Amino acid sequence: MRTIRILGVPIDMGAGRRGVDMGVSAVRLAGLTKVLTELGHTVEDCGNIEVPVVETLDAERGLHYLNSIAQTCRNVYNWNRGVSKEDFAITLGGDHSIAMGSVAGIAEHGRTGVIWIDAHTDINTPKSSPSGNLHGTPLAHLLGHGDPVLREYWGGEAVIRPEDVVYIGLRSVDGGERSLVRQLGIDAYTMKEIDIQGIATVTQKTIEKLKHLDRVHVSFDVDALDPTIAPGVGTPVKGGLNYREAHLVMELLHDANIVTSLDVVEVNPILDVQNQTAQVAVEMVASLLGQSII
Ligand SMILES: [Mn+2]
Repeated sequence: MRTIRILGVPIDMGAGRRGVDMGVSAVRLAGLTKVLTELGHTVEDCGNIEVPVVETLDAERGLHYLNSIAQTCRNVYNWNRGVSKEDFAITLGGDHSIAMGSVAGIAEHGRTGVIWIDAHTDINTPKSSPSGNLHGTPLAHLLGHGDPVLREYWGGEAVIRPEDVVYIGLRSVDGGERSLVRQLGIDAYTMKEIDIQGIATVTQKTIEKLKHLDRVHVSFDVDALDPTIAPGVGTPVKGGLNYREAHLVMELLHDANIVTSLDVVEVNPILDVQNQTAQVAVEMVASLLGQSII
């Protein structure tokens, strides 16, 4: 049993559609703390960090809120860095830009592997991004690319290595991203690979690749799930992980006992149906942290 610390980051400036800031509340209302406490963990909800209100940021609109996102990620970084190495940090989004803060903070504790469970590669730079939305850029920045402003709070160098990153669930990749993923040689389990190999094999290969590292962080974008089970996301892409595939990833990661921290991002209550997306997100977190069928 572990001590789990939860931080909410109600931010949607990095996304193209509004509303994922409310995902923080939706996941709490779906019973995150209760479920984890019932599994025997000690849970401390540390509340939310303050995020600027978009409507007050007219001057930053053309810059895709770069400075406010950098400031928010700096706070997320400091919080994650401050969580004791023995404890399990959960950063709740909010849009996926917050992973720049969470992963960089965790990486201060040692060499960190990242399992990026997502429909998208999120490895655009602000220049390569077709939309300019910064939630599509966190991995580029964590790997030392992109805009220095988004990296300056941790010193600017890459905080993770390409060989320590594994993607699971990909099915929407921009041209610039495809080039960078190939150039860096990142392991990418697309939905095609998952269909061919099976999710159990893919997860076991991921575990084998990362288990020697000091830390393993799961960055779970709920849009990795198929929209039929998770309709409340800003950028749904059909053909995603089904309910059992997603559970099995989390169950096998739990059994391997390698995961040390987590993001849960991109739940959009405005687009959801009776909070089912937040509920399925909580179920996945429960599986990662020890919920088992028997
Ligand atoms: Mn994402």
